[in-house]
Amino acid sequence: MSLTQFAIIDSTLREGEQFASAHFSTADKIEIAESLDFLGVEYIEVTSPCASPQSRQDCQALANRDLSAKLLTHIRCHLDDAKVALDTGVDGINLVIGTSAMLRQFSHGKSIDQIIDMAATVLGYIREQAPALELRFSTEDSFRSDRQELLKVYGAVEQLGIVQRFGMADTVGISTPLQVMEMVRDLRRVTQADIEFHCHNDTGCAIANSYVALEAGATHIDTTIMGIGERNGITSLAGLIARLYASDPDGLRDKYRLHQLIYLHQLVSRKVGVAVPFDHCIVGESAFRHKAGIHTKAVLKNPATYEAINPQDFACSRSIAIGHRLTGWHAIAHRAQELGLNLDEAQLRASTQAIKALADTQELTLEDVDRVLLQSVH
Ligand code: HCA
Ligand code: CU
Repeated sequence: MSLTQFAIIDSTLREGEQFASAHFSTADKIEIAESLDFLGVEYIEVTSPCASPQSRQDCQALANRDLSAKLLTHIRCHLDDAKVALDTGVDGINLVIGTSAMLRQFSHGKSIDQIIDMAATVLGYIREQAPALELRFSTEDSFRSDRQELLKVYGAVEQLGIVQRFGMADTVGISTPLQVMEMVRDLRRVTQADIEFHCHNDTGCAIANSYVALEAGATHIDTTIMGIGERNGITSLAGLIARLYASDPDGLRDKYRLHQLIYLHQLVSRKVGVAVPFDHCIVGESAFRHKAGIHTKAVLKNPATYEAINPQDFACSRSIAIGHRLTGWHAIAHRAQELGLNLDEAQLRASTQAIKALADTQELTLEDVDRVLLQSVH
């Protein structure tokens, strides 16, 4: 289990740049990287310097900044890409090549043996040029690759003895938690190196799959802010943090500046012009909203009754909706107290019934609720 010894590789500046409405300027990238760094993610992955001249300059600019997080760049398995990446001054290179039959046929056209040869050439070259650089080898579309062929590729790279980390990618978001568990265990039998997992969210399993990957022995998880990336993206940073926090709040409070999460989401949401989804873990506007009387009664006594996550740890606040037909008299009593009204139980119960009846006919604001309460005093 790596649940206490994992590292987050935030890829908002690589996978996230592949999101439809992401167009980050140099200043944007620096602001996002520094903000991620302040949160405390262990790694920041940026777009390949070969993507465009600006990408190259930005990669260098970020490498020159004094970040605590390690800076990684992401390249194809090409010697030319490797040469450019080596010149940028990054701390590590994340190299990837497709291994599924589909990608071999329609993307790069190479056989498994050719993939192994190319990987040996490119990885060998990088290691020769930069003995201290952190090097990762990953396969694209790992979950639709033939398992024996895939393990043959990983095994051959393991034999080279020059990468610190292997990656596996669910490029189309097709895997289930059990399949991820099996795949991590298969890879663990081939290598003792670190294992990184990258999961797309096409079927909504990205957070669960990433957590299972850690349970099965993976060490590094790729995330982006709001999960942005190709199509509907990958494991979201807040989602992974929520999942990990639910199991080990102290560990997460120690490892990251959790108060930064909300700011980071506002920042990226602004930059990509997309609102943070209402149901996003921790940072979505509904994350700490309580409504039904049964819930609010208990939450008012002890919030942990209906909250697995303490909003205060994330500088978020809870809210209790009381102006609706599902409301309860405990919540109404709490509001009366806030207003400084001294009502007995009978009055409170009567007010609650009046509020419910009114809510059946119209949507209520807090002022409407207050009006009913104030009237019941007279
Ligand atoms: C992509 C590549 C990738 C790479 C993941 C990795 C994927 O298709 O854009 O480097 O492990 O999802 O396969 O993001
Ligand atoms: Cu991806």
